[in-house]
Amino acid sequence: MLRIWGRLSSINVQKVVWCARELHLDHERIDIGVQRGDLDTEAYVRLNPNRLIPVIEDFRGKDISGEPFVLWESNAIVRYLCARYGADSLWLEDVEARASADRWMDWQTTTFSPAMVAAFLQSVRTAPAERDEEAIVRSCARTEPLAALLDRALADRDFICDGRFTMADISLACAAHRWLGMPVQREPRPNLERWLAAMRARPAASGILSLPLA
Ligand SMILES: N[C@@H](CCC(=O)N[C@@H](CS)C(=O)NCC(=O)O)C(=O)O
Repeated sequence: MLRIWGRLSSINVQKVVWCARELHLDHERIDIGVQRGDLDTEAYVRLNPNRLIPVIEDFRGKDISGEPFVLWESNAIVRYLCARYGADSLWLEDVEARASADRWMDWQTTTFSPAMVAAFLQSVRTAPAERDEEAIVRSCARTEPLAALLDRALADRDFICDGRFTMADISLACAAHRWLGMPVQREPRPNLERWLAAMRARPAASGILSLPLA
């Protein structure tokens, strides 16, 4: 059994839950987040000293002391689940294919998501009267070229790499769902939108990539 800690409105929790569903893993999710002070308890800080979500406890995996395996960092969790449970499905044995997927996952977490975070926080999480409209404009200006890059990369394909659904599609689609769902002005990105619609149609993504941003 796999326990996933975190509220489902977090894109990083979304990645992990979607991946667990793609792999048909028996799992439960504990609905916690910073707002209720859940992440500051001693028990939670033991699981993730960063006081962030998601974290997994894998009761089938064991650490060196024989305890359930605990892991934080969403993309590391997705990679772990694919490596441990996706040998015949999501895991990429081919080194080049895996490096390509890793590259897109790293790009999502270090480049694409950081560019859009200010626009997200201001347009979704800040009351209209308190919004910093300039911060939204600056953040969108940083994100547009990245969305254009992703749109070009998806122009001639149904998946981002290896000609099939991979862990990179999971990380990228959760970020793209956020970008394309924000109430901000955006350039049209037909390839990105077509690909995201296909990701949303996957049974394992149901109830995740349809969630309103919060
Ligand atoms: N790099 C980390 C980032 C984790 C992170 O920033 N999580 C946010 C949610 S997306 C969080 O825990 N925020 C506290 C909260 O809003 O409840 C990962 O990918 O797991």
